[in-house]
Amino acid sequence: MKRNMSFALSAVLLIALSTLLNGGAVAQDAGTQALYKEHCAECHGVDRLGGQGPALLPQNLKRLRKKKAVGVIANGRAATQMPGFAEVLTKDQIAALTDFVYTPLDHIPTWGPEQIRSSHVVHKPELVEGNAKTAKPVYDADPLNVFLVVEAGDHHVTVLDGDKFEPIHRFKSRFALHGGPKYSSDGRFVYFASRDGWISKFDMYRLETVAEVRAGINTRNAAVSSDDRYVIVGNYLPHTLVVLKASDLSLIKIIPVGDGKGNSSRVSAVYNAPPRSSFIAALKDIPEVWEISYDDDPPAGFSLPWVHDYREDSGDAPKSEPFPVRRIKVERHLDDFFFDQEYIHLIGASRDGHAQVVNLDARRSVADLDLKGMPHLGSGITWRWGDTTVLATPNLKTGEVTIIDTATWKTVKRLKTLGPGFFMRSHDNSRYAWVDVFFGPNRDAMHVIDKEKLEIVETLRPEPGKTAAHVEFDKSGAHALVSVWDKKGALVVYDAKTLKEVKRLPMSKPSGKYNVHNKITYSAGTSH
Ligand code: DHE
Repeated sequence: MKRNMSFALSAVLLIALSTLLNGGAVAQDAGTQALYKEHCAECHGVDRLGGQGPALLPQNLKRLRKKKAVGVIANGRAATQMPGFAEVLTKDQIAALTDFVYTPLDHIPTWGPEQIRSSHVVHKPELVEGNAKTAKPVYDADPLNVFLVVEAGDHHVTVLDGDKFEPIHRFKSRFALHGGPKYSSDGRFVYFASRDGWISKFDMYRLETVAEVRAGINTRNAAVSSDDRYVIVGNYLPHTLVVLKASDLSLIKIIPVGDGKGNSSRVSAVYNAPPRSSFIAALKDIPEVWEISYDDDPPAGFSLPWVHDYREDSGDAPKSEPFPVRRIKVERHLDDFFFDQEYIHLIGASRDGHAQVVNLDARRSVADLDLKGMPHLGSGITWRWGDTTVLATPNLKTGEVTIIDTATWKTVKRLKTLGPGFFMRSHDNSRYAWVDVFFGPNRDAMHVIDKEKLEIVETLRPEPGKTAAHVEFDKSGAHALVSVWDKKGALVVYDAKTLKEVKRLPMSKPSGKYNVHNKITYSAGTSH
């Protein structure tokens, strides 16, 4: 649905999406279609295939009952950019729109090998292979202490020197990047995913986009293997995982996601698990976690469902069948999850608040967590506390940070916050963890938690009246960078010890920011 903020979905994209449909729009009464166009199309796509918002198709709405969907259109959806329309639309109009989005499309566009391959562009063939040991950046800054800042306001990315806090470069990104960009292990390259399926590979040394490919219509996120050989993309539409060659983003495999009994599923998210040489994906419509090995010699328990390897077409066939899958049945589907630092446990939650711990070696759920509301485990972090390790998670529905002992999986502290929060961060060298208050009247507040005392010791307001969100530390942990999440926003740099402002850089709705060192070392305080 159209958001309060004006997101300009480019005309080109709109035309492209209509073309994809080949005239397959549902025959609905013109009034409802006009309503959809006016209020929904800007975010969800003219053809309901998704844009900055998710696709609105019966296939993607399986878990949302129609009655609830009426409530979402009327009142908005927690933890998303979806506003309520109760004051703009009548009850009948909301009911008609609900029927409309639950009506199957005549034809769902295919996004298979032909489409993926024809979208593939290598902009800089000479930069496809790269080595950080021999190459040098075109700037003087420490390449390991560089940040990427995604500016969602005008779809740009700023490359920022993390010592001087001065921009090195700014470039246009694909429309609506979402999720953390993923660096190669040496930090030389980075891979971005956009909500509408584009994967872009960018050279951090030469400051050039190397290659791009559209891996899906509505994409969740992407991950890069520790050996830098593969990128995997998890999609909402179609229901696939797509494996790409990391060097040039050419297609390797399309893994259909389903339970083998005819039910397919969206992918909640997919991450790299470095010590396991595998990718871990959770599914949104089927209660399963998939481990996909990229090890040349996968351990036991992985099955080898034959899926065409597109490298065979160019005579570049692998010796063995790679990317076998090990399926783990879980109690409930997982919408949101993260891992302990050892990558033995996956800690996940469904949006209805049921949270569980899955042991990836034992291949089963081993504990339920006492979490209420809508814990945002994707933003969970861990740190040493006494002789144990705790995990902390913000909550998208309630004003609470929950802190849990990972030895017993028992809650040790519930910290009341000024409202629901989205993102949480820390650094090994900092005594503090930071959490935003993304929703509600105090959305301009940022809490600072003492990791030892487990108490909020300071509440900062970087710009009163404007949302403060998403923190990232520099390489040494000496500074914490906060976004003022507004078109006329800013990146505010704090001294991480004194909690005093050091610098402020104007930016266009800076959303996430990602420090190369913290990311490539899989620092416990940041997202992986
Ligand atoms: Fe995100 C990361 C899911 C809404 C901004 N978000 C992620 C990831 C997932 C996710 C699975 C991890 C991907 C990765 O890094 O590989 N996000 C979801 C949702 O399910 C949810 C609630 C609903 C939806 O619209 O999909 C959602 N997210 C939002 C927003 O509304 C935010 C605030 C604005 C936006 O851009 O749409 C938003 N999400 C972010 C950001 C990250 C992210 C900035 C990266 C965080 C990080 O530090 O790594």
